[in-house]
Amino acid sequence: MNKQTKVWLVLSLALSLLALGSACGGAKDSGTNAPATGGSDAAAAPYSGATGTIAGVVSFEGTAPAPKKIDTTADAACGKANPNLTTDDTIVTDGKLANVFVYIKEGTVDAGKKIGEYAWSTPSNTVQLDQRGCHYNPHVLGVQTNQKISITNSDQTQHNIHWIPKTNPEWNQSQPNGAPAIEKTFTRAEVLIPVKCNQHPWMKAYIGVMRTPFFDVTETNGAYEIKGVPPGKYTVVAWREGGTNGSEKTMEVTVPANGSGKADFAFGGGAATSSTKPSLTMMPAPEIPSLHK
Ligand SMILES: [Cu+2]
Repeated sequence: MNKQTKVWLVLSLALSLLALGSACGGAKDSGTNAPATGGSDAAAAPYSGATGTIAGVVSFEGTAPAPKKIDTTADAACGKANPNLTTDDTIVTDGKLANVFVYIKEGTVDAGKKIGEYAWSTPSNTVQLDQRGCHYNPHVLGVQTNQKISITNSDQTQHNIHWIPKTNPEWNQSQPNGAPAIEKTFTRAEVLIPVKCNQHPWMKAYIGVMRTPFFDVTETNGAYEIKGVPPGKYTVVAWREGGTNGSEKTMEVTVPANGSGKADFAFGGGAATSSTKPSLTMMPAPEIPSLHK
């Protein structure tokens, strides 16, 4: 290693430390770097006024990969419950893509405030996440921060729910057949949190946690609808699983009062998806001692 290289190494290490320090400081109180999360809960007022919708259809271009059969010999109960268990990462029906998480990432309400600057109350209904036929059902789901998620096991075997968030706490728990439902919440917005099962490696789900109610998941017909949106201009993101962090498409949408903004998206194999950027870009972990300890 020559002298110049050494100098550069020292310089870049110093810069990394600085960046890390400011990143830690900045993120401390906001609780999130996730979409539509700006604003302070304490001071925020709820939105009141006319609303519209954002709706559209998500297509899959080109030939969809055929679902692959899953080998369930490791757990006879899974094969018995679901003899034709197949992968559920790409569900395409007549060219339309299911399980795409569509949400308002950011934007400005016509009244002038950012959408994240309003208070959005936590829904009182509980979102269900069932384990049935050794799949998670639904495969992709959305909740608001602090909204209850009820996790159930409808199978004659044991599951172990294990989610791997980046900003919320990691968690895993076994749930034998017949065990009561497990109730959980997320306190921080995070799109999207991968969920796996420690018993069955093919089981995957994704949970989008939002501070706002502005999200939906496409049905098998590819359709979604985001209701109750204040009139304004928004960045709408469609997220789909795949690869390390999934991929996303972005569109600017104008929502009129009492009207609907349309946002259709298309994903596809090969070139169509290579232009999308990962939505959950990980910073490379610097090999330096933690500043927090
Ligand atoms: Cu399982």
